[in-house]
Amino acid sequence: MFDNLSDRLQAVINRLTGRGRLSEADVDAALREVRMALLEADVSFAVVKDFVARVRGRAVGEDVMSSLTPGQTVVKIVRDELAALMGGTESRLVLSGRTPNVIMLVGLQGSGKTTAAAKLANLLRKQGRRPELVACDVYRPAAIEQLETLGRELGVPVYRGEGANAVAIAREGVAAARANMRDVVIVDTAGRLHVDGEMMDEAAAIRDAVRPDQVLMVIDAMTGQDAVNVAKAFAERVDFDGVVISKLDGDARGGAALSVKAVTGKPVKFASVGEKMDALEVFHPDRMADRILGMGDVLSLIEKAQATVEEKAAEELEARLRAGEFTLDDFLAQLKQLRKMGSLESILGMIPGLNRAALKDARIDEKQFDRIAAIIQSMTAKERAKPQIINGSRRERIALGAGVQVFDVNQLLKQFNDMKKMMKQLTAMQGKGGKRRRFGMPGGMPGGFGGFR
Ligand SMILES: Nc1nc2c(ncn2[C@@H]2O[C@H](COP(=O)(O)OP(=O)(O)O)[C@@H](O)[C@H]2O)c(=O)[nH]1
Ligand SMILES: [Mg+2]
Repeated sequence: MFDNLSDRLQAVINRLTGRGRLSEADVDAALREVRMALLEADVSFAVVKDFVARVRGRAVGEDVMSSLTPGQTVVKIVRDELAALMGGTESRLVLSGRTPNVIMLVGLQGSGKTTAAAKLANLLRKQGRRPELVACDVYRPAAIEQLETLGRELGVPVYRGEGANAVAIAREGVAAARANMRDVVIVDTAGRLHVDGEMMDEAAAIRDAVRPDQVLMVIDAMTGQDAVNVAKAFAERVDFDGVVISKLDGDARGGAALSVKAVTGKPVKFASVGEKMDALEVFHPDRMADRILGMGDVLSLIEKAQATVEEKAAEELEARLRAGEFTLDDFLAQLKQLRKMGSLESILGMIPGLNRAALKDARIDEKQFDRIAAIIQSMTAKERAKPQIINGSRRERIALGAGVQVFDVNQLLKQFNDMKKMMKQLTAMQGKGGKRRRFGMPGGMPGGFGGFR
């Protein structure tokens, strides 16, 4: 996610925090790089200009030069302003007390509406709601089938009307939901390849017919500023309440996510980060800023883990971590869990203090998963529980059993120790109290936020 932008901003951060004193020229040079990084990420020129001016203004106002940690102070300002740019705090779905609630999705063809509709149904259902999907993309039969397939997969009913009147189908869909005791209706609409008047008129007509609690515009993160311009056109013509930004898992440069709020005034409410049905996240601007700056996103990681791991197992693990009793068995279980959660890389990206450069070195490919599993499974129960007893001859035996080199066994044990160390630091910091989210960087990492509270 936003690899290039992250790399560049993190390079700026490392330079800033790597020195004790900063001159005004240093700050200016850093801001020039921030500006370039944002422009290259396809953030609109006006937004970038405004952003840099704000950061500069605060850097001067807060008297960065005379602060004890000038680099960190500038980094904190950049971080706060990045979060503010994306809306500051999360913007929730606002649903009224009526039944059923109605949510309508609009956007260009291919932006990810149908997928997002199904994912949203899935998310709401996990929150105890009884969603129904309504297929209003009457122009492409395949689109209706797509929604039906997703609905079947999730066990969420899909209303498909007869005929080609999207407005009528939407209205009937809501009536059907009421009759079937569904309490939230998600209306999937048709898009076109480009902004056109007819599409927006239809969206407006559906909106007027079903009076949604929320209209969400889906925009494709991969299309950068173009997506933001489309959103602007929709905001003027159809109006909407918030944005679902899709395909953030790809190599999107970040421009759309960073500028859409500033340009349209509409907050991003959800981020879609994959094709799987659970790949829809509530969008947290502050966490996203942390993620972009390589400060990790522990809270999202924990939430993701909690959604996957059973609560009890997670609690047990946490207790073991705190007690420093993390074993290779736990390590293996964690790896399996991680694999279930999604790509390892996206998970690693959320761990604070793992900067991207380190991430590249530490990148574990999926095949390596199997190798790691094989190695651990070749160990005796005692060895798994107490890896420190694994001496040279044990290493040879394990390597033989797993069909790998001794080198691989050594590497795994080192990884395990590193992970154990990192987890210890994390849990220690968590234990210190203060805000849950404000972890510092693990020891020795530049750019730590530990001093800001
Ligand atoms: N990688 C990825 N693909 C997505 C995401 N959301 C949608 N897609 C894919 O994008 C394509 C278009 O999505 P669809 O929901 O049909 O778009 P619609 O035309 O707006 O309804 C499909 O192939 C989806 O699987 C996402 O968050 N990540
Ligand atoms: Mg569709």
